[in-house]
Amino acid sequence: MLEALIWDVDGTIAETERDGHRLAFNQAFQSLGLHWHWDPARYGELLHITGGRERLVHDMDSRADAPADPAERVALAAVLHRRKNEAYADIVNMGRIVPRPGVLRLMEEARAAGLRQAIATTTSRTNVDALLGGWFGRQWQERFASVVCGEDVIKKKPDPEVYERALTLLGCRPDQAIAIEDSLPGLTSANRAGLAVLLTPSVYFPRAQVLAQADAVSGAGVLAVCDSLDHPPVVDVARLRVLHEQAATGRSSG
Ligand code: XBP
Ligand code: MG
Repeated sequence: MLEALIWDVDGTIAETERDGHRLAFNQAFQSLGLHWHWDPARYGELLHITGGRERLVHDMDSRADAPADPAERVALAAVLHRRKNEAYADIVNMGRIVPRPGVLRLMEEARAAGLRQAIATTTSRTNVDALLGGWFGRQWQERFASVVCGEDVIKKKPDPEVYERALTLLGCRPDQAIAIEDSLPGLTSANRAGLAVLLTPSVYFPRAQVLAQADAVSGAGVLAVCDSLDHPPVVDVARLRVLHEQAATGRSSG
């Protein structure tokens, strides 16, 4: 029986990387007088490093004008990351980040159908709070049985920890839930936690690329791939139940 949906945030529920985080990182660089700029192509490469602070430190490895001392790099990344999250919240509060098609509909349908829902994300809690608070109001957390963010885990995606934690808090086995993801690190994380994934690739993660690499990394575990949840055939609870049932049958006969 399908009992729960576990939602990723960045890229899955909105194009937050395109419309928010990249712009906010660049604002943070500017605010410190750094002549650093992440264009979309570079940001696409950097998204394979999950976690904004980790991404900043990684990028400094290839910059001649970054501090030489590793401790100073970490300190600079912390300052930049704080400023980035403030800039991100401003962008969100201006209403510039809208839900991807079908996200609010499926959340409502799942709620009406009695499915429990959780969040499993690598992003900071403040970012989730800004985004979902803007869409649903201050009490947004009541819609989710558990919310696991970047600060709650030791290892970020593609490590399975964030999904394992969400499952524990939900009190669910992996075969009782579906994860909804947009990216290769997210898909890998969910699959490693034993979860089947509905993949809805975001702009930075073209479907062919994700699927080609997913096969190598984690094998099966993709229930379906859709351009958006509203793209025909629409992803609704009835379809998710069918996909989940088919995966269960496949598991028991395989
Ligand atoms: C996305 C991430 C995050 C965001 C930026 O995670 O990897 O690092 O890019 O957010 P997910 P922070 O797809 O799991 O939501 O700067 O707060 O890390
Ligand atoms: Mg994502």
